[in-house]
Amino acid sequence: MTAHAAWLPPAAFAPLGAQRTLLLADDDGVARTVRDEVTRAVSAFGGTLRTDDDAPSLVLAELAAAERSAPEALPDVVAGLLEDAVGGGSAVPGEAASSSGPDAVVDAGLEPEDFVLARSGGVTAVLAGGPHGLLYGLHEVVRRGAGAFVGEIAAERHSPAQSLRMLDHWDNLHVHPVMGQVERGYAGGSIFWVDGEPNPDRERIAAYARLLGSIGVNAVAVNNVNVGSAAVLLTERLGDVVDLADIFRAHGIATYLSVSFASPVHLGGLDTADPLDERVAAWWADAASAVYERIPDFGGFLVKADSEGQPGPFTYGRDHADGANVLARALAPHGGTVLWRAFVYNHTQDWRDRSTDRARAAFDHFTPLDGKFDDNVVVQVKHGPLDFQVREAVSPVLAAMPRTRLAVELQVTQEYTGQQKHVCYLGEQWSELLGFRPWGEAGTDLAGIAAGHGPGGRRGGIAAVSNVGTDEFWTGHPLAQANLYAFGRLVWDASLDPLAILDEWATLTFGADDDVRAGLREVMAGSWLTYEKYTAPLGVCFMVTPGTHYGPSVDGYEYSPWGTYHFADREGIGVDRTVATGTGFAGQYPEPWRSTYESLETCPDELLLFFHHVPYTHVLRSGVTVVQHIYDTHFEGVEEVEARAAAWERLEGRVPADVDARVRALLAEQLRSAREWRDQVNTSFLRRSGIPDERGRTIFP
Ligand code: GCW
Repeated sequence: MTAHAAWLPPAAFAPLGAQRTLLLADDDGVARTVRDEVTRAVSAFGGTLRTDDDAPSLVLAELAAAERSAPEALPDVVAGLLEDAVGGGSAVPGEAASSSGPDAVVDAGLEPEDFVLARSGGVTAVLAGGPHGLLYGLHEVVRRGAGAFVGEIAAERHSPAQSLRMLDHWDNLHVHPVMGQVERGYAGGSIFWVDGEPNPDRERIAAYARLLGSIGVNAVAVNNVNVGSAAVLLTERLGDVVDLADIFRAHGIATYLSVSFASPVHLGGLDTADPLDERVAAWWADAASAVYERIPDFGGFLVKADSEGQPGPFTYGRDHADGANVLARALAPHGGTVLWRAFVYNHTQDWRDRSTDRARAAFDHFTPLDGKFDDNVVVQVKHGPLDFQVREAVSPVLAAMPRTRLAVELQVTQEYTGQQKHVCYLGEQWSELLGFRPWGEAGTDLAGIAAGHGPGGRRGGIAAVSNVGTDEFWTGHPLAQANLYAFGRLVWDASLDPLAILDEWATLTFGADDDVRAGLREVMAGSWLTYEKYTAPLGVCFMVTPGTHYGPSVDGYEYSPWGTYHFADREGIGVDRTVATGTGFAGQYPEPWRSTYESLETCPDELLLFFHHVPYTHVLRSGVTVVQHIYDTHFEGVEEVEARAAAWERLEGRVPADVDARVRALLAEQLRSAREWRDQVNTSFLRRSGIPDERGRTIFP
């Protein structure tokens, strides 16, 4: 295996590895993974590891005695499970039981994924509610570096905001003639399959699982939602899934499978997949039982149905609750979950038909079903009503189904954000999205809805499409590793500052070097907004090359069946989605956003063309006209890429040569592509509008 270490290079473990650690945990499962991490660290950096899984309370009593008689004999780090650690007096040596110490925090009860971190009297302690929490606690210590071993740390309780923190792989078993092996993958082949067979490089998969476990991801769907020939993973190729589950389990990750709704027909030989047909229900129940026999902790199914040609319940005149529930009932006896995607729309639309608006589709299909989904169904909703655009409105579905468990779906793979050729740090986009408050300031935000703090109190989670492949840097663009890292961290806690996450990633990956950290901020912070500047303006979406979705094509989707248009003519541009005169999409939001988006006066500039069709001379809230904004942002966008590329060059010699070479080559492509975007978009709007750039810059009339 030649893969890059990403954010877990040996050096990241140096501070921990120099300590004397006492680990109170079993030697199996996820706890074993923790033990292996610490063992590796201490053998590389001169520390010691003492483990004790027999009688932790005795060990703690012994420690308490040592604390009195020979404090120098105390370990530097004590990490263990709450169940093992309590009962021996103070849970944390060096810390007398007090109302504010870890004991008090722990008294509140720790869930299996929770941990408490504290430092007192020269001892750093991690107490976890279960092995998963211990793993997350270990990595919190690693992230803090030397800071975890100095001074005092008042007991902090850490628990994930989301219970489901998932990555979806769009991996195919075989190379698809159009989509390649990983659909919308920009980092080589699948790390799970090679030529239709399991990848013999199991170490590579384990390294990936380790990276995910370190950032708290706890669920992975291993195959593409466009299931195709991979449907057999549910039956004759179940062994592949068993093997993957074995690898992921050790890192606290449950394995899920994307299944085809038509499986009862294609795999089961039935003449129907009608979800209300008893034979179909029995087939799914048997299939699920067979999976659980071999994978007792299997997560469940992910389903794309009646979407872009995938089979679904509509074929049988059934709705999506019927469809999801038949699978849910098959999984329920085993504790499994169905993730049912809300990405349902008409992709064979007629562009002449102005009444159909793709943005409305998920809401129109799903909100009437609120309350009809079984308890083990989570409806997974893309963050926007269209398709992972660099800028689009937030999906109103997320605010409209209080009686349904909802998961937000993000896209770590950069399909519409530069395809891992462009630097585009998405942590900032996700932070903004997850912080969006559909009911205004007083209501909860998207992260809160997913976490079960919405009006109905139902918990879903957050999922995203993975960006890794067989590429030596995992993600094609080495800096795209930061997106995977930021996903895990934000899904654990969406209130984290995305730029602090960027710094954290930079420090782990490249070492604690202030100049590198500052340089990476110059290259990456705000790069999402730079990307927005040189691509489609003001929330208009989809000016990409059809099919590949890379590079500009102003009218590429204008007369297409996919339903993504901008309606630009010589007077103006934008999609009228108002209730008053447009498609009515704005009416799918609760107040205050319904009115905010409906009105030209209050609609935020960045979404103006998502909600309104306006003349090029319309003056934005920023004070410039729409057409001048298009010119300005496209020139600025390219200048910003130039500045970012220059900032990267200043890091020469401070980052590993192989990373440098790859990033430089990609920055050259980003610059070429950004100029192409600038010139095509500017020229297109100059030609249409006939309005020159106020500043007379080069456009090609
Ligand atoms: O973003 C679009 C992609 C498709 C993808 C689809 C989806 C897996 O272009 O390639 O299919 O979304 O999310 O299902």
